[in-house]
Amino acid sequence: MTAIIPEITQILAEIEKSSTFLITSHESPDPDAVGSSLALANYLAARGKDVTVYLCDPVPENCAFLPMADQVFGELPEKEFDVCFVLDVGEFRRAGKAITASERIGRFINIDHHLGCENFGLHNLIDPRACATAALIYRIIKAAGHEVDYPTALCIYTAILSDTGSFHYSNSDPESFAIAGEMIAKGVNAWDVNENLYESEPLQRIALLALALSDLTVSPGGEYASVTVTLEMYRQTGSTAEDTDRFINYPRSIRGVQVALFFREISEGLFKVGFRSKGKVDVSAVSAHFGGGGHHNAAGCNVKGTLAEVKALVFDRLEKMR
Ligand SMILES: [Mn+2]
Repeated sequence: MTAIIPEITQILAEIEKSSTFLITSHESPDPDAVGSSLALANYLAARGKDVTVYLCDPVPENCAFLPMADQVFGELPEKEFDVCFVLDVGEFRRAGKAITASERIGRFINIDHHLGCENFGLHNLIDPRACATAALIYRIIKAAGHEVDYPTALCIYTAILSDTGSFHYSNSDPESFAIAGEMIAKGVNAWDVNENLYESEPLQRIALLALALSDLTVSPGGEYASVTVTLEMYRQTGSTAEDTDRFINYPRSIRGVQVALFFREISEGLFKVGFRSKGKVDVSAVSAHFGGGGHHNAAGCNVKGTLAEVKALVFDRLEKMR
């Protein structure tokens, strides 16, 4: 499980010989982006290294409890770095311009679990079978012969919990459970992490969810179901697009539903349509019809019109695809 592959040996050598480290991840960071960054930061800081964490977008509120989250920079400090770790990005450009265009970074190390991530680093540790980027950070620490301390364990556990959908997704492999088990043994409290991640919703988000669900629509055959958020709903509840994360899971969770849809008004007369398939229907084909993109199970596009028109167009297209 923690076989030492050449990339890990090279990364350990870089850690050994370098002194100033920058750690960054992707735009709109999720708990794996934040958790893997802070796990590595806590580990390197405990080894006496000079560590700076920079994220081009703010740390989400549900990750603010992680050790060193209060030390994350939102602007890249004017400083030279021997090494920059770029974690979980999928594509280099998602690290943001400040990183990709920086001339103050010596060497890039790319650590990721996204399939097809480019080899933009001097060293690239990419394992698409890893449940989370945080699992790769764990492997590096173990390969160095070190134990994971509590602050680092908290970050790793949180990242893995989130990227496996609380061990619901198919990437919940033996390694994910083994690492999680070890982190719990280090003192991580499963309920505390759950409470921070999932039981600390802002009130306006739940108020918005109530309105989104009030427009729940199910196709006559019960295979397609949607929820909706309009600009008026934001106004009524004081919420923003950031509050709509995972709303699409509600129509998806209905028995018999094959495709869940989320209609989100982005400007007057323009809707962003999100699709989630349970596997039978290739939703990228539906979104492509409207000029959008995506994958077999998750896709999106923009469609112009009133809500009624957009819903009719998209539901109609789904029926025709059978
Ligand atoms: Mn990830």
